[in-house]
Amino acid sequence: MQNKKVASILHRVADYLEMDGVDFRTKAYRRAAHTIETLSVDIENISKEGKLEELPGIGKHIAEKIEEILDTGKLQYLEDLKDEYPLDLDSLMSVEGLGPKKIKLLFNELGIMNLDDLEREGKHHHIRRLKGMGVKTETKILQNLEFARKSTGRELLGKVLSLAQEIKGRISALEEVSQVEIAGSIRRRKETVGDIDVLTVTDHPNHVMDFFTQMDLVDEIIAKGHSKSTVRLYNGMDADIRVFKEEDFGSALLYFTGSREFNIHLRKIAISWKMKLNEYGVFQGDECLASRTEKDVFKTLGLDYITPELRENTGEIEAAQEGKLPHLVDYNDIKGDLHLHTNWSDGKNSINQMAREAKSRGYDYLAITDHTTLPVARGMNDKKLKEQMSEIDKINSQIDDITILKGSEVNLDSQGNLDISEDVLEELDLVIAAVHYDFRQEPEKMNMRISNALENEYVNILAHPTGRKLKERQAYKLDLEQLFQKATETGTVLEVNSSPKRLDLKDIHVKMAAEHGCQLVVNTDAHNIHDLKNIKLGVATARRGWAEKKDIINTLPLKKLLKVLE
Ligand code: DGT
Ligand code: CA
Ligand code: CA
Repeated sequence: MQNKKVASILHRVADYLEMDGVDFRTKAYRRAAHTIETLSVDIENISKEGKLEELPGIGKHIAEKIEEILDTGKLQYLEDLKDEYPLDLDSLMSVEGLGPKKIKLLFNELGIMNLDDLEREGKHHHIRRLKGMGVKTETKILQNLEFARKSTGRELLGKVLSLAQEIKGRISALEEVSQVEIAGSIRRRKETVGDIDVLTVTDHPNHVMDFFTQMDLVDEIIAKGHSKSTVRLYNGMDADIRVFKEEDFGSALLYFTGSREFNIHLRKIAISWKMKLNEYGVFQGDECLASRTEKDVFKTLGLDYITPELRENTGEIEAAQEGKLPHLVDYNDIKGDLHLHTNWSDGKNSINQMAREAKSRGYDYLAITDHTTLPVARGMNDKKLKEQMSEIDKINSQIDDITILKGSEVNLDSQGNLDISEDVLEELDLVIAAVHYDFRQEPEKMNMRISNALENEYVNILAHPTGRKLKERQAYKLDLEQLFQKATETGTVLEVNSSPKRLDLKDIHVKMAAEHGCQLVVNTDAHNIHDLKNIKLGVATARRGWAEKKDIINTLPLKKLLKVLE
């Protein structure tokens, strides 16, 4: 399936077009890209049937472009745009506050093509002189650049996971392949990913290498050998493939899943027992004691099986030695999603559509929590919320086997007051509090603001508690110890937001919060029906933070959940 690749090329065209300002063309490319990335069928099949133009937002012009991508693997129009603006758009766009328009200005006026140029011109104070920039903007750009640097070269797990699974699927469909797994940081479900690591077992390595390096997802072959090959994919990400023998697959999988620190600790344990551990097995002298499965290797080293999400050497090895590993929340323990947006605010789908999607996932409940008066998100006021509550009553009476709860994601002003009146809050099943503006307060102020919200008797959940956005924005300055303390005192539930860019609380904060005794909820913050599947990213984050089922309120059946929300 090339849907993701086609969508990413169309998005990139839109980025370039946006340099000259947003117009109908930019919007058309964005819309087409969006249609394709959320399509559940293969775009290639639709193209073969000549039905591209039947898709929403795809006209004759863009249909031709899509056919060209499917035929040739690239788009000449995009190549021409790249020639016109020979700059590293990816890294420049990753700096918060820099969009296509500013990037064009910086390129035209100062010749800035990449982050190094940007830093140099910023430090020489050349940026502040440009029209619409100023000292404040220049300072902010320099600060955000630092942050963007750290995250370049890594991609969001939520963006890479399905691509990795696609590659795994294609390889496992080959007759000569008996095993294939994705290893590395993706298997550990780390929030960002450096590259894709594929491990296989096959008797015909050369066939598999040919197949791997010739996939239509590949832009460039970096290295091709008999036991290992590396390619660069269309999105700039590298993928490795390695071939092993059936009897070594367990130790290879263990080794290439990492993390590095985890591996080092395991090797030390092996050495302390006068053994040797590498990707081919655990050895005593020349004798191989275990290598076929990961379980065998763990057992030989005196350890309980450690799930990949925990393999970061943060105490899990000691726990496995003592038989004290946590009973992690499972991916199918989640009984409902408690943070969802609809077309009543800035979501794409109706309440009914969201409810049916949740039902098809097997959930017992969901909560509709549209934004309040936040200007950018077409928010709700008291009156609209009341209307929505009646609408939910109506839909609840028409749908079986799932319950729609009435909620709201209420904004906190800079003091932590809510922007909905108490008698309306009273009627809701749950209230989520969230910071959506004034991010840059001093820590004392921010803590006070959030404390006020947690102390509010109507607030059940604090959404995305630290406000970070991966590759985009740092967390608020906030004393987390104080926050976790206050959350336990007030019984406010802290969210693990599953949105690929947020994953907030993040893994280590989940662990801290749970150690403080905080209650957690894993939500998607979905803005359309497709976002509901992001729940697996939130559960992965909770698991990486050692969270158990008992720590997470939306693993509870409805009746018990309502008790918690009382
Ligand atoms: P990434 O790709 O940066 O997101 O992170 P990983 O963990 O996937 O790292 P990667 O792709 O460089 O290597 C995959 C795994 O292979 C890594 O987690 C541990 C193992 N590994 C690779 N090289 C070494 C090494 O030199 N020493 C040890 N102990 N392990 C290694
Ligand atoms: Ca990797
Ligand atoms: Ca690698």
